[in-house]
Amino acid sequence: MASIQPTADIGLVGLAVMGENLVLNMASHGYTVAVYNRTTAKVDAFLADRAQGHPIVGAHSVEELVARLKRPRKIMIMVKAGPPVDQVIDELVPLLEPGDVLIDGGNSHYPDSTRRTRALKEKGILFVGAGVSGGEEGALKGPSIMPGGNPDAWPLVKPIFQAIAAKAPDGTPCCDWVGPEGAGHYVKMVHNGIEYGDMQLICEAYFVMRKLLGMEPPALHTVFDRWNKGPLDSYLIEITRDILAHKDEETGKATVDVILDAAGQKGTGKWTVVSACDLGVPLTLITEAVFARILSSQKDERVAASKILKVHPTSFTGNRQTMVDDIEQALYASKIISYAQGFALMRAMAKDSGWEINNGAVAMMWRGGCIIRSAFLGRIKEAFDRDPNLTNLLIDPFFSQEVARAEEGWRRVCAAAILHGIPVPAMTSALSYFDGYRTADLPANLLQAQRDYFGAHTYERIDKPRGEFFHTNWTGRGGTTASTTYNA
Ligand code: NBP
Repeated sequence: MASIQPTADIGLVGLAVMGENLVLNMASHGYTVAVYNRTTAKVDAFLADRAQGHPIVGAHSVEELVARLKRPRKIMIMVKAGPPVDQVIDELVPLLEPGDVLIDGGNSHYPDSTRRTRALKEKGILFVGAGVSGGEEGALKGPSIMPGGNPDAWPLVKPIFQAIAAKAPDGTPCCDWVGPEGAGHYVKMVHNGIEYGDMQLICEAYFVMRKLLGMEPPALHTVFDRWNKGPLDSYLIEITRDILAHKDEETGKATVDVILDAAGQKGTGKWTVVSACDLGVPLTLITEAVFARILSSQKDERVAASKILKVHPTSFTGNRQTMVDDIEQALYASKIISYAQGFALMRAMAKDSGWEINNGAVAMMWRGGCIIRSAFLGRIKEAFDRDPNLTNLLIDPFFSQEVARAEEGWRRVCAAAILHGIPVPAMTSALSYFDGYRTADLPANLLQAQRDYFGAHTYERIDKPRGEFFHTNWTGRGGTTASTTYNA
């Protein structure tokens, strides 16, 4: 290794779709990148093909990779999340020095990033767990990057990250320091959860138009094209528009009509829901979106059930254009609920972990480059600028007005879908959350009575200070001993 000159600004391990494109992005911004992949034939193939003419140097071992890096060394790992990340870290660490930086840019689960930050800190290595969103194209042209971990690493990676990140319309890089330990991957996880919610809502809007109004893909393409010019303007509406215009080469049918209705998932939505349950945050919309994917995947069971539990078709008699406009409102209002819940989750996590996640900065990071990028996120940023401690987006003056404006149409869509037997779990659960959140007196008084009746779980009284607990001997047969009071 003695003859190798340390010329590279950064190293990257893992030349799959994300790694290759991130390397090309870094190189196009003038950084010299050293690359390594476990299957070294991929290094050679990359150097011979897409890396040609760029400041990219190959390495055929981790030792060679490390030798090619300027100090303090910075190495980004873009391999499959889970044990492969630990395996790569274990191979690299003996070759590094205190002050060197290891960045995991994959979709790692945030507790793993917390564990890695702490373990590597003991060795003097600065670990960064960075969420990267935007898929293949984002990685190449500018992703949204959400870094967290050891804060001492941030000044060292900031110039590269902010150079390669997408830029919001005002030029701000869609990358900023999120917080310590697993904060970066936590925010990326919530981003993915919100992505699940946005996608499900779009699918429900599409489904109501198809099932209730009998609209075909070309007409739906026109509707989505119009929606993309209004408050729903976003990457996901844009690609839906384009998907609806796409024709299958084999059959000549709309491609969407030849795709099986069984959704896949890789786990980040589920992790978001589990975290919401752990933190006691009602994240109803994303939860419904995760379960909607699971239900869709039970295709054979649904086909069998459809023959027994028959739908009684009724025709729609209302004004079709008004219903399309209402569906736009239902989608918009439900989306506001989903983001209100997602940001409330990040706020709860920040409080629980002491991470101090800046919700306004997160909205800005999602403004460009990532899958959920939209004009709407600019409005969210403004809401957190108005009040950095906003507990829920719904009580922000702009969003409360927007929901009020959309409410009637939203209710009409949910009612029509329910009447006609069209499943819209995300839209209806969003409406139930909205109605629950703005109701001062829920029926949980009765629920507490039930709990106290069968399990002596106690209750608080409306005429006594909060925190004082009472038990009633409901039947006259029970004793006066109450159960311990705690919330799981
Ligand atoms: P993959 O997730 O498909 O991973 C393939 C890479 O991991 C290859 O370079 C492979 O090396 C390497 N690898 C594996 Br698998 N096991 C390894 C091990 N034990 N040691 C060393 N290397 C190992 O690649 P990707 O789709 O580019 O995604 C990379 C990361 O970015 C993932 O965490 C993914 O979730 C995340 N991500 C992906 C996207 C996307 O759109 N694809 C978007 C955002 C984030 P090999 O060539 O030797 O098998």
